[in-house]
Amino acid sequence: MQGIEKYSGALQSYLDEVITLKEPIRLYEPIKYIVSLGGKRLRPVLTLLSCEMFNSDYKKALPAALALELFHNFSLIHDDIMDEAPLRRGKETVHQKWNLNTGILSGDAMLILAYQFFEEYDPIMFRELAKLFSKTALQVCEGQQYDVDFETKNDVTIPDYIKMIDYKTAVLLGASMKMGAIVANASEECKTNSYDFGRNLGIAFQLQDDYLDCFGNPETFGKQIGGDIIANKKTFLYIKAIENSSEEDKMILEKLLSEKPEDPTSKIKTVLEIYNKSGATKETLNEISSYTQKANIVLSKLVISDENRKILLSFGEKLMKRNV
Ligand code: GRG
Repeated sequence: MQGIEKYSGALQSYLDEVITLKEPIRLYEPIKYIVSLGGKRLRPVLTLLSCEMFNSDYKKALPAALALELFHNFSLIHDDIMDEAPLRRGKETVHQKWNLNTGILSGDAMLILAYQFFEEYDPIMFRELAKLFSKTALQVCEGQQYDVDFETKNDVTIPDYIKMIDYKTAVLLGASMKMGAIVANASEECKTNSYDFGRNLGIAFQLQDDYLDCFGNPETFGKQIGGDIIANKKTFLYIKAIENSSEEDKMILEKLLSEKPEDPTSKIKTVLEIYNKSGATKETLNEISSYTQKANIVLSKLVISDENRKILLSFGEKLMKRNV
């Protein structure tokens, strides 16, 4: 087995072949635009990798892999609308480049297109994939709603937060792994373990995303640094900082995360100082390691070759060292 580059290459060729510009242009152009901005292609690569790991031709998993990438990109367009975000992958967001209605409608079309790709499989496999996809998509919706609710809730706990990121982000990574196993006709045990591997990695990945949102390199991260603070998001960093801080810092933090100043520069600076001072930054990094470890424990249970296990292990490690 070669490195993971062959999967992103194969996905790109498939994507170029099937996602084409057609009338009405204003519906399909934004779809082409967002998928052409690239991104890490994490979910489809996991699907193709998982399919090959369970001894099947990874090309069979291309429609499922693309369905997941389209779904992910659809959710990014709608998430950016909800967050009023100006940037995605270092470029203008769809609603910013076109307008709100274009973002809504092109996003909706992407969700339908995603479902259509499952029609490439026989009825039994179609049912299993579509069932997993619908369950996962609904959980993503629920995770997004919890995230929105947390903005105005003052008693969000760490378990509440982990549940939110599990639904909003991790279940899709779990489903990406499991879809590869389904297409490969792997055993039920392999399907479950591959799902759990992706899900634990997904929690670590979202915690890392929150960390990078605060401390990432603006040149490589591709999103506005401090975006979560501007949006008053109760992230792991925030909840830990509230738990650990003096009464005075706690009050400052609570006040800052209830305001939306026109210029957020000083708000971001003060919040980051409290995150560091309270030890919340360090605890977030520890939690990222802990979920990566959990993923690796599940990985050790997967019935795959040692060579494939190493590929998945290094995939997880690279993901946790990322700066994008
Ligand atoms: C599910 C019907 C339905 C609606 C969607 C808007 C919404 C409801 C959910 C938002 C889900 C969301 C955007 C979660 C964030 C997940 C996340 C970590 C995104 C960043 O992923 P990367 O880093 O992005 O893999 P790239 O750009 O590399 O693809």
